[in-house]
Amino acid sequence: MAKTDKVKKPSGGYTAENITVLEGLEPVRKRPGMYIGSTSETGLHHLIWEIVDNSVDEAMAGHATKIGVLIQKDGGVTVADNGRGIPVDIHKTTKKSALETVMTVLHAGGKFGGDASGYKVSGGLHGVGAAVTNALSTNMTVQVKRDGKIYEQKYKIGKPQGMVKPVGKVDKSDPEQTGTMTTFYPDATIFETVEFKFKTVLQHLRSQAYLTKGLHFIITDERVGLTYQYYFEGGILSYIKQLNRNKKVKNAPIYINKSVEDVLVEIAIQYTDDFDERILAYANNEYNPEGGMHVTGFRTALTRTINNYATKNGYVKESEKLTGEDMREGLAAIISVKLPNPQFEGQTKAKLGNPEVRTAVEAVVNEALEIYLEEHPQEAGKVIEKVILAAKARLAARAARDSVIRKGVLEGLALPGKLADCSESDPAKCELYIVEGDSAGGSAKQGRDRRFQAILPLRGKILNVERARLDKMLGNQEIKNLVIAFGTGIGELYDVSKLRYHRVIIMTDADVDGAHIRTLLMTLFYRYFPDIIKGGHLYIAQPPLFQVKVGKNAEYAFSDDERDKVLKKLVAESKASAKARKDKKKEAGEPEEPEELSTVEETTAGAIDGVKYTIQRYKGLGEMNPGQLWETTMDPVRRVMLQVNINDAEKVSEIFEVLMGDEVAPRKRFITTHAKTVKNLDI
Ligand code: 0RA
Repeated sequence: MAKTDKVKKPSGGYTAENITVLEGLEPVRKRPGMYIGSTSETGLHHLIWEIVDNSVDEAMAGHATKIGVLIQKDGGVTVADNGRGIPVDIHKTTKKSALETVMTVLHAGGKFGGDASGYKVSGGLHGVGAAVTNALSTNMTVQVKRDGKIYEQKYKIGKPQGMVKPVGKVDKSDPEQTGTMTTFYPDATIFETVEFKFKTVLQHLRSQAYLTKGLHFIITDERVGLTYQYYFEGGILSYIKQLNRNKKVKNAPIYINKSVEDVLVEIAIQYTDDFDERILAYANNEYNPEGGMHVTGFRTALTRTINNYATKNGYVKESEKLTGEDMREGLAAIISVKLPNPQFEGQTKAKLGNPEVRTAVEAVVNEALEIYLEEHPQEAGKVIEKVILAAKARLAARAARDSVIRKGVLEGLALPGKLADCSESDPAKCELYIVEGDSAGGSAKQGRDRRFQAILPLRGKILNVERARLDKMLGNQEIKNLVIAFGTGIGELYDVSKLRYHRVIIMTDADVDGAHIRTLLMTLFYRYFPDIIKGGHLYIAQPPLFQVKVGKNAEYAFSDDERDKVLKKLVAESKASAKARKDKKKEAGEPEEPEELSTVEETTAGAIDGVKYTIQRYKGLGEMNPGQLWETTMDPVRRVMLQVNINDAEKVSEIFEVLMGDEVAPRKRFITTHAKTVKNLDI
């Protein structure tokens, strides 16, 4: 009988340890969300992260150099490392091996020190542990190579199916004489899906590789026959170089690595000539999208140290201190801290709350950055100049904006002349179509339902907002028109609750220019009106690409594929009805009608089985008459629209950078190779 089953002792009572084990894993199956966040695809992948974390801990302890992850064809996942191997001998008092303890007892997040097994099982810094993966797997097998032997234990939904036992010898020729290998099969009764995504695994493990320098990851997806390897000698130094690869950088990255008591602080800093700030913060290799104490400590120290240096070296006067805002312009930083008991706060538990981390990071950055600036006066000068430029621009922008605001340009008093507004005033019912070009704008104005649809035509290309400051942007008439139409204001006065239309719809041509304008507009929304996207207010219209006509019947198609299908369907219908007509006419003794080819321009004409057809390709919105535009693209009952959502801020800003950044070469490459996909960019 399995060791952890409820075995009655001769005396009649349960053994204390057995009860803890059983009670230990039951709650995981009852409320999996409490342990892995959810039972969605994200939760499913946590099963891998929990196992990998243990191997990463072994690597951080200096005992493992390689971690292999294999996604199997049969739905299982194997994680192997070349660490010391989890101890397998039976402990005198607990009567259990460390292996069984690791696999069947929940480990409190990041606990240092020994546990019941007497081993320092989780010397590491990670979360709840392998037992969670075990509890949520139908089957799991762990093999340990130690002392020349291979040991094994198997489990079903977390319950050991026997003791740890030797199953063979380690081959003398095996380059890895020790290590741990775990294979598990996720329980399909727990998860919404049990299909692992290779891309998700790669992305996660790539950042783990950056955060643990010198560690090799070898990741294979047997289902597609692909293997990736990640290994970054420079750790987060490599990471920041990668992050800034398409940027003009101001300095060689500054690297800080030091611990204060239990808290290990590792930071890489590099300025670029960008306008925005990018700080990626991690605690125990876990990404903290909402930042936390480490970020706060970092910012305080950065502002203080740069200010001190700038004043001391005569860059600025005591009275004109630089602000934190100035420091952040163009700043890219990766902050990685490692600590015994991480506490997470905030709605998504994505914010690090430990106050001691703030003190530690602040102290480390104060000291290391001061030394760096003193020792690298040239680089320091470049960074300071950048910060001073930001300060000047801030003052100039404020003055310009104040004057714009004073003039009441954005007060919504005067709606732009080009805006054809709707008559309805309840924002929840109103739609704003932003239309490329005056001619399409004209069609849209005529074709719309003026009760609730407003039209704003944009002339030519709008400004590239990625590269322009707020003051310059507001000098651009097209953007000013947009902002006034929205009614939300911008910058400090921005208030999304004042949005005048709850559906804002971008309607551009289905060509590369249209894609470019759409991307520019989306950048504008992303940078200055993110709440419009987050509130689900931003849409992209989907005008048809073709009209297929057979006889008097016409239908629209939105892709090449659909065009071919529609054509087939219409031809078949025409044949059927022609036959019916013929039969009827024969009865009546009437002569057959000849069919006529339609004479629309920009068309391809042809015949299939004697049935004539025409296909009109719409090169731009302007080619559709108002009625067509209404029935295909604007009529709420018939139209198809893409709702834009902010999915993955890092990925998006990367795409925007490639598209909008200063470096010409990568942008060109992206547009020529991805012109089609850019069209469906999901931000
Ligand atoms: C505690 C002690 C020892 C090894 C490990 C933990 C260990 C745990 C995991 C989890 C995944 N891979 C791992 N590799 C090692 C070894 C103590 C010793 O040999 O003296």
